[in-house]
Amino acid sequence: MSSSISQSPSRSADVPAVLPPAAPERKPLTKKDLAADHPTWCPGCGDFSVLALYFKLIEKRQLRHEQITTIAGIGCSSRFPYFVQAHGAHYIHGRALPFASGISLSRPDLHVFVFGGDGDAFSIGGNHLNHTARKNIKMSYVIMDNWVYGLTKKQTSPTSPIGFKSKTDTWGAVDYPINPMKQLISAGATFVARTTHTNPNHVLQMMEAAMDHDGFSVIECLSECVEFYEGAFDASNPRKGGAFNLVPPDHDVTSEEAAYKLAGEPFPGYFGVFYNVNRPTKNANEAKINAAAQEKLKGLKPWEILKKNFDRMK
Ligand SMILES: Cc1ncc(C[n+]2csc(CCOP(=O)(O)OP(=O)(O)O)c2C)c(N)n1
Ligand code: SF4
Ligand SMILES: [Mg+2]
Repeated sequence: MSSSISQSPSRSADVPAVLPPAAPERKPLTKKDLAADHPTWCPGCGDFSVLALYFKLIEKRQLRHEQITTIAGIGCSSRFPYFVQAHGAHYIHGRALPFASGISLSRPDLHVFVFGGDGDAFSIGGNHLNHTARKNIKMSYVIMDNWVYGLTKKQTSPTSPIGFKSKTDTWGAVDYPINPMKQLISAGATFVARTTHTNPNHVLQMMEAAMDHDGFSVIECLSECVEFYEGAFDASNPRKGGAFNLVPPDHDVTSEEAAYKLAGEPFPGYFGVFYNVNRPTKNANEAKINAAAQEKLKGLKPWEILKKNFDRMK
């Protein structure tokens, strides 16, 4: 599996290759420092394992509070930042990405992590997802896909399969579900991976690879809703008689066509990095424009810059 990660392209020259060093007097965080409120998820919910692995990632990579932020929209999965003792925000339903984009563009010293559900990502937030992907704004986004709206107690989500009986489709869902991998690839995301909460090592591996990607990195993490869609992912869980197939080692992660083909495999499909390419980030592009503008206006006072702008508009 690691072969598809090792094919990662190198970072663009304008962005720091690693996070800026943390203040030396601050110790790396431990799980104990990071665990906030007791998670209010149902016992057995897949979201617990994603949270535990986020703590592990922070611990393993020796990240400090001043280097990271944790953002989410609304949903069971989006309660995530409540349970992390760190800077972050539980924002508006479907609007986590624009909020996170603002942070990413204005604070290049932070690594921005976003967590949320399939409804938050592909329904109400679908438009933002497409635009954040094409703009290649630097952040890591984990979509905790449970094929249902959990928080609002079982409505059909854009990833629910045809025939799924819910409060909005009492006779079974009739609408063709979206394919998260295909949608993310075609939207322009530069890192697209797939994992499942039942394989903790793999989740951590994907989170690390996403974090190291210079651009918009997205992971679809299957995360079972034991309350409203029990057994949804059994076919991907070897402990339940299913199959966990890794992305084949000869898969070319830089080929959109190959990634798309992999995404078309029927469930349970493949797990690992589907697509990983290097394209300038909006962060780098804007930083260049800002630097050029600052150079041009060097020595001017703020009011003089304002006046110049107003004069130009006359
Ligand atoms: C603007 C707005 N519309 C609708 C809702 C109601 N609502 C809250 S969470 C949610 C769906 C969440 O589903 P998902 O993102 O899949 O998260 P899950 O609970 O399954 O983890 C909806 C429709 C809301 N809070 N705000
Ligand atoms: S309703 Fe489903 S998604 Fe929400 S906490 Fe319970 S098991 Fe998890
Ligand atoms: Mg959901």
